[in-house]
Amino acid sequence: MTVLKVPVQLLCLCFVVTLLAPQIAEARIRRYKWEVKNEFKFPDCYKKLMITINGRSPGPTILAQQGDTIIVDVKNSLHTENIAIHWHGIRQIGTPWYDGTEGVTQCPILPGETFTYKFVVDKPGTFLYHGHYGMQRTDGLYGSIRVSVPDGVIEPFSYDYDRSIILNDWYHKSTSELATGLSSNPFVWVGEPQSLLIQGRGSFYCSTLNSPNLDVGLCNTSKPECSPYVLTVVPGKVYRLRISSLTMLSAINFEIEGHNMTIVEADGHYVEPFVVKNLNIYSGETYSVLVKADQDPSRNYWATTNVVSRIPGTPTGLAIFNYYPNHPSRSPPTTPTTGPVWNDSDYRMAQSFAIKAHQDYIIPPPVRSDRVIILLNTQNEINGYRYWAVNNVSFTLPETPYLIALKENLGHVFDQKPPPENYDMVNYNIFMKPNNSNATTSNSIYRLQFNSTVDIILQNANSMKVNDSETHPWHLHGHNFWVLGYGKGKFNPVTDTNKFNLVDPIMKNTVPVHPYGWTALRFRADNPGVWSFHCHIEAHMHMGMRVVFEEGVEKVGKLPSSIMGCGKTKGYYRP
Ligand SMILES: *[C@@H]1O[C@H](CO)[C@@H](O)[C@H](O)[C@H]1NC(C)=O
Ligand SMILES: *[C@@H]1O[C@H](CO)[C@@H](O)[C@H](O)[C@H]1NC(C)=O
Ligand SMILES: *[C@@H]1O[C@H](CO)[C@@H](O)[C@H](O)[C@H]1NC(C)=O
Ligand SMILES: *[C@@H]1O[C@H](CO)[C@@H](O)[C@H](O)[C@H]1NC(C)=O
Ligand SMILES: *[C@@H]1O[C@H](CO)[C@@H](O)[C@H](O)[C@H]1NC(C)=O
Ligand SMILES: *[C@@H]1O[C@H](CO)[C@@H](O)[C@H](O)[C@H]1NC(C)=O
Ligand SMILES: *[C@@H]1O[C@H](CO)[C@@H](O)[C@H](O)[C@H]1NC(C)=O
Ligand SMILES: *[C@@H]1O[C@H](CO)[C@@H](O)[C@H](O)[C@H]1NC(C)=O
Ligand SMILES: [Cu+2]
Repeated sequence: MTVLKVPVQLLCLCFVVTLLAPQIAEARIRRYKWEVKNEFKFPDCYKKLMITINGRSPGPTILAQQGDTIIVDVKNSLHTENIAIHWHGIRQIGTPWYDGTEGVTQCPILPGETFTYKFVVDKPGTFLYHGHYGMQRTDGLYGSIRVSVPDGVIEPFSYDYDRSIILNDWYHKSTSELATGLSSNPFVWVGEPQSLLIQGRGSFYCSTLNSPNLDVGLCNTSKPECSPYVLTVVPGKVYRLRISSLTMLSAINFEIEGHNMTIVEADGHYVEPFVVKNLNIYSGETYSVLVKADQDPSRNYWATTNVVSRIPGTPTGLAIFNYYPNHPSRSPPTTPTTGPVWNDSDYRMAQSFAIKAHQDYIIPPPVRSDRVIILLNTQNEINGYRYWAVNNVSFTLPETPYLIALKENLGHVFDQKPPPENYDMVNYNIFMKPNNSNATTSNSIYRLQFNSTVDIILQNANSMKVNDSETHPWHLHGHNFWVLGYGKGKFNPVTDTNKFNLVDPIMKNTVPVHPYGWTALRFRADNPGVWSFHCHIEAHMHMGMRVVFEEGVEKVGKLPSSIMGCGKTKGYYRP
């Protein structure tokens, strides 16, 4: 990586920097060169065909300061697959074409090509990057972005050390195989993950394979790369742990044995601090927690991840919380923590409720909205194929990315009939297995009036299994939204709207809708572009659990030709 010092006036987008952070005297350009490759690795001791960046998964951490410009040259060295990389939590103000969402904001990066992303990190906090082509994130294409506050700016908490930890779940089958199963008739579900990874490391019990023909080269517990992640701490010091989740499927509970943690940041926003014994975290979320190394320093402790919200079919994920100078690999003398009961959704909903904006950093939401869109989350079957849908519509991508089609007036390359804003709230029974007869697939999108205030109500329902409703973490590109409320059962537009938190709601980019519950969000459609809003569970998004919002596309600047080359832009020049 190279760091160049450039006066802020010379940067494009400097108006963003100066408007939002007038205290910054200068911003830097941080340039990265990445090569994306297929490699065999053993992250949980089991051999897997992975996607790495510069030989690593998680990939290199992007370390920056508020206002910096990040430039990443991404070379696609995969043999047969396209890629795209999304910068999760970065709003891409002024650069909607670098959001990295294949089919929405760009054409895919073809094998052999190099694509350059360039954007400003305009807010401090904990963010992520990951593949956004098909389900490639699940093969290991992801990493952390850590944006620090400008020099001289003090955060509302203090700590001695700062660490980033990505939590994940892990499948031994390749993403192509998993995706093919989901798109087949009969449907082949991905099943529960084989292991849980902490910062890219897990431990699959090779002995459970128990096959007389087992190739010992396939599962090898002696591989150093699958020894547990070790977090070494100095007694008495306070650690800021930036915990994020990029699971394919699972909701995770993270716990450090014998140590409480104080939640201080969520998705780049300061939280009114509160203490928890363990943290529930959903795919796409990031948190900072403070942990003090204040327990008996003569031993090590377990840090664990456990599956919640689905009947766990995956062993506990293990890392070692290592008190210096104990040996880092010395196993704690205790049994690893097993987390809360998997189906205690009241416990998880209570933690969601407790996350409020820090009292000194409240950004008040607009007091009313211009438009309310209610999104019923259901599972559906169409011609024998299994989908997820919102308001009976399962999302499919058009051949020409929306941003290009709309900005360049390429005609009706997607369904122009807007998707439904609501469902039959009077008659639909969210507690029953749905009848599904009217579900469709479509690539239609919601067009929002620029700068209007939009409320989204996520309404959960029963899946296609009797007495089953899943947790869905919804992630919005290009914005932060206010989380106005959570509830159980069916959202009531009169009584529940009156209970919205307009005082100190947290702002986030990813939020769960709990089983048989609802979640209410508000955002301002003030970022010209075309933005995905989707369930962050890879399998669900693949099965259609996504919508797209367009706002102010006429205000978008000139598109770089590098994002073109597919659909109606086949043959356009690509540098
Ligand atoms: C297992 O991994 C260890 C450490 O990398 C290596 O020395 C050994 O040869 C491997 N065993 C097999 C059968 O591949
Ligand atoms: C954790 O917090 C709980 C509740 O505030 C408290 O009872 C407990 O003593 C704390 N444990 C530690 C190890 O600080
Ligand atoms: C959780 O599931 C168990 C069975 O696995 C069941 O006995 C229990 O009643 C469930 N608890 C809740 C809160 O649903
Ligand atoms: C979706 O279909 C179900 C029945 O298949 C129907 O009850 C419901 O009203 C439909 N919803 C929308 C938004 O069309
Ligand atoms: C499905 O149809 C049956 C019979 O028409 C009805 O009783 C039931 O309420 C419907 N289920 C849902 C979820 O609407
Ligand atoms: C499906 O849609 C058709 C046409 O809109 C309607 O007549 C029918 O009642 C719907 N079916 C269900 C189960 O809602
Ligand atoms: C957007 O709306 C807000 C609040 O109504 C207003 O202050 C702001 O000037 C508007 N911005 C633009 C670009 O129209
Ligand atoms: C579903 O839940 C209801 C209410 O808790 C219960 O009466 C019913 O027996 C359950 N059905 C099945 C198939 O588990
Ligand atoms: Cu989902």
